[in-house]
Amino acid sequence: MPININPNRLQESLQTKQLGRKIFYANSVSSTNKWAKKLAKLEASEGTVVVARTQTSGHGRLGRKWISPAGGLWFSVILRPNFDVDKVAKLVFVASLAVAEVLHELYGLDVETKWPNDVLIDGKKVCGILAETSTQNKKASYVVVGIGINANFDVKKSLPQKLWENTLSLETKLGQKIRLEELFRALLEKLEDIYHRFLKTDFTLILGEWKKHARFLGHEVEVTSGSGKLRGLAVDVDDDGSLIIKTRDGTIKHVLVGDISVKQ
Ligand code: BT5
Repeated sequence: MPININPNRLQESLQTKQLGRKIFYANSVSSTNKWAKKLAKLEASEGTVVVARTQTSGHGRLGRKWISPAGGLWFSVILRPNFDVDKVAKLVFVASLAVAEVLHELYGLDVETKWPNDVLIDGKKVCGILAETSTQNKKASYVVVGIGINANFDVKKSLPQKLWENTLSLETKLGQKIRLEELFRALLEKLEDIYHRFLKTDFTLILGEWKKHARFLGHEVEVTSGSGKLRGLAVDVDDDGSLIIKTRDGTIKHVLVGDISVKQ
């Protein structure tokens, strides 16, 4: 089974207008997001994609490490949406919805979205998303959306032990390797589709679809953010992407940046 990506072969069958019309592939890079930001500064066009077999210093939010062994799908897409910078966070929902739908459609998996940027299977993280931007006069001059999917590797062989409990790979879940190129193609097509809908329609509709996968809603959660920890009921996600929490004393709080863990 072809488990590697051949960008030329991929482009022959790719059904997109922009996403992936230019693909840069590398065996190993520090971070596809870092590479994509460099290309964006050099005026790379919207839809340019970079993908790597491994990343030596893949990163998540707040400079956290993203471990990226061979067998994973590590890629970044350059977008030029020409909107205000406060809308950038919404692209994370666009991307995680695309990942959730594709994993369900291709492999029949029961997929969950978790605020703000995770995709889970069996409550474990299978994908992380990172949107980074550069601003000019409050406008995003480009956005790099990085997507990392634990695909063809065994979690216990390829990731550090501290991640085993909360992490899953498609290989571990399905008991076999998947066709990486097929997954990549489906993701680019789905991402373009939802991104174009996002530009044309109301974000509420897309967020509504995302929420259908968001099993943490209606549950007690602990939120960790820059201002400390907060516990309460995850009531909703607002149209600006912030999490709405109702604390025990009934106060409603909006959290824009943070991490959640679901409490039973
Ligand atoms: C994320 O950050 O989840 C965003 C990850 C984005 C990775 C992609 S890969 C392509 C592109 N290039 C990059 O350099 N980045 C993007 P965050 O929510 O901050 O979560 C980071 C945390 O996830 C870490 O602190 C670990 O606990 C955990 N983690 C690290 N590697 C992981 C992996 N492979 N699978 C699951 N969890 C992981």
